Amino acid sequence: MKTYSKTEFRERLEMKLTNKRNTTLEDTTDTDLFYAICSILKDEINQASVETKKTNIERKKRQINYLSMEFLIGRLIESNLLNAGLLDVCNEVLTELGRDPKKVYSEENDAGLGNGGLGRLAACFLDSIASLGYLGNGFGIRYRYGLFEQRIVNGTQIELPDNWLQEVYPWETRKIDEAMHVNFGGEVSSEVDEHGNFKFTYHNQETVLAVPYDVGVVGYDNDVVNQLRLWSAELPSDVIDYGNYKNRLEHMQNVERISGFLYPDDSTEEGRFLRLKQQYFLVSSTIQTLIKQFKEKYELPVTQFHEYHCIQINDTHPTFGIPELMRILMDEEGLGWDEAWSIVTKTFAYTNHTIMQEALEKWPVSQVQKVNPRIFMIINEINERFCREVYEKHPEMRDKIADLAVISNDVVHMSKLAIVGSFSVNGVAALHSEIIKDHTFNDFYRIQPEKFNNKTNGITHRRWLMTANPGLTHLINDAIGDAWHKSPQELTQLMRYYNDESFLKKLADVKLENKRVLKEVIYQKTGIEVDENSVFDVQVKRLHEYKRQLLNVLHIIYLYNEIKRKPSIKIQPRTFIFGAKSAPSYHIAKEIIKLIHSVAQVVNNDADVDNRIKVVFLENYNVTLAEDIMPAAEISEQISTASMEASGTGNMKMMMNGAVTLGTMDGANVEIAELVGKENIFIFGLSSEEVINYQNNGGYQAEAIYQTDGRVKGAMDALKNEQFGRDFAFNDLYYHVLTNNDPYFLLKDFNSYVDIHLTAMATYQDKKKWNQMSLMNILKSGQFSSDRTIQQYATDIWKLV
Ligand code: GL9
Repeated sequence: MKTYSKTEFRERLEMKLTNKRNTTLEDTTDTDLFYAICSILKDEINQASVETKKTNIERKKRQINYLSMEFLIGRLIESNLLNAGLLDVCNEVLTELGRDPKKVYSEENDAGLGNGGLGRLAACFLDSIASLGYLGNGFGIRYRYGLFEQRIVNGTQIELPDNWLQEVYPWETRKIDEAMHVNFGGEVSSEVDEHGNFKFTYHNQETVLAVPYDVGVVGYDNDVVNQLRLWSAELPSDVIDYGNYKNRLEHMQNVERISGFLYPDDSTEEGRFLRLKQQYFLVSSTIQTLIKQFKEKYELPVTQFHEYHCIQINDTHPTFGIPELMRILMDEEGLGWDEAWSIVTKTFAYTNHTIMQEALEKWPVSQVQKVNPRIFMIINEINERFCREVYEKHPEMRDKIADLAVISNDVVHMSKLAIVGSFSVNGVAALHSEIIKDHTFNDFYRIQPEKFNNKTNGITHRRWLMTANPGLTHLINDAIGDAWHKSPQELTQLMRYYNDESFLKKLADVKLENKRVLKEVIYQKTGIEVDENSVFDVQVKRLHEYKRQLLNVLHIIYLYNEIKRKPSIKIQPRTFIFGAKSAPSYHIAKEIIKLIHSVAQVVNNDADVDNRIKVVFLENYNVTLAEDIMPAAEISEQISTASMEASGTGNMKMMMNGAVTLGTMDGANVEIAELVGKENIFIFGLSSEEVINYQNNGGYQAEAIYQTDGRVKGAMDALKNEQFGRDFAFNDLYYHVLTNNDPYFLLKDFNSYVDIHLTAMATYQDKKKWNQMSLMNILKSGQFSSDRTIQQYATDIWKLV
């Protein structure tokens, strides 16, 4: 891509302001500047994209297609500027013009097309695929409304529509000429043709137009631009038999609803018909496109499709891609079942992201039939053939066939369909991948062990370090140069500074400065004044019982009660920072948000506390807010019940920014602990094995702990006395934990959690030691760059190298 001197960039900016925004540098607004910069960038991106596409076709490169119902991209301006090599010059020019670059960039709406980790992972992966120069495109849905905007009113979460497309989205290009028809519903009839083959004809189907919007994905300093293709649902213009105008308008609105909004559930499935339609909409439009492009551009027979294409499905949400590719290969391309199946099972690879039973998708047969009856027929056939094969080839598993079956009790089990139809099944952290093999999908592992593998998650260090934390980035560059930009494992070079007091001091200064920035954000958003010299203890992630925000709050209540008991007690001043959205219908999660606010209200305003503890809840946690929080974190709370958090990725973001993890041996925490060493992490609580053992034996005696342990009882009782609100406000939470025998092991892990906090705060008193711990976390974090993850996917699964 073109490099610009400051003068050139400024001239270009002036030109864009005049030509595109009808204004000048003298009286431009931040909005105008933002769009003018985007326009400069987009020229570069389009140019490089054309080149990338050309070389890909010439070289017939093997392509990875990442299918995901979620892409949590956040803002793109800084990331695109950085990757295009224009961030520094743009910052300098804006500053010279007397503008604040941050303010200009904040004109961009945060694209929240995802719920949490799973969607953000997809976005990080695209960045790494392009940055490593692989040919790989993302396919998702252009939701008209992304994840809801969270407002807190009197401690209660209110959901507002996220109108992210209100202004022009500068990064997308509508490609109406590449629109696809997706067919829903109707009936299927079959006849036998002259060669004795079945021919299927579809009747009365509803046709929806899938219109692609392409967003360029810019590789870092390598002139590669891949695409994220987001599909939007529209009424095809040739549908004319809808009677009167009013009916037609209604029909149009119904169709557009398919890409209307993102379902706001996290690790639970709503099981709504519209969601199922969304899933089929994504896979049908995508796979039709891939086949069409393959035939047109490569001029090869479809029987070679899998040699040039791999399809990674991000959780089970795009699993209908498997029967959809079967349908196209058989009904449209005329292949027989076995030939089609052999191609399909060399094309698909499935990533599992959770073992939570309620999150493993199950759809009633009747609904799948309604979405597309032909797709259901194919799933049925896949199931019958699979069960027969198990019966014949694995006699030892005959009594397990009911458990293995893709369809049982009139329900389609999406994870089973995904496993049967894929050549690779991976978990997202070492521990999680073992749990999948040993427990969740053990029956499948026993018959097809070769499919199972691990790919530990990662995060793009470009967004989460280089653009989010410029202070730290400069410090690192000055110390070890910039080789780590392209080879993040080079961060280990920082080991040279482990005993360098002056470097450690600078590291602490960077952290302090980032804490000041966050302090200001907190003040602007909440009016709460926090002390930048207190420890910033952060838990930001979706609100879920298994993530145990409640354990965090119970600990704060415990600390508060300790202070009340003895106001002169010596404690390290701390700011507990929360950010979390709850699924709108998740009652208990919403109660926990309320509790955090009530506790904050009491603790923050109690004279006895004397500002030693502050509790802050930042509303509307999203990617943009995370970019202010991660660099300022000192303690990274990763306290899920062991075995339940498949990986976590916030843990990696905070580690990379020098926070020390305080957490359980769960998900990727296990690998963080291994890398940094037990002395550079604070581990507490039950192991995953212990948790699973308890679960298999009916749980533990929660009531007994509550009755006998004073610390536990004290914290729990605060929920049902009037300490944090009148009218026994948190009765629900109290009884929920005790009457369900504490399924998330809050009380069981409580003491260990209290103690580890004491250890952490004692350690914090030794500044040098703490800074060394922080440095150790940063310098080992290259392992968690998504570049490493993608390198592994590319080599082991996608075979791009
Ligand atoms: C998740 C897991 O819960 C996380 O532990 C994991 O890090 C990510 C990415 O692999 O996937 N699975 C899942 O359904 N979600 C995850 O975050 N939920 C959301 O994305 C909301």
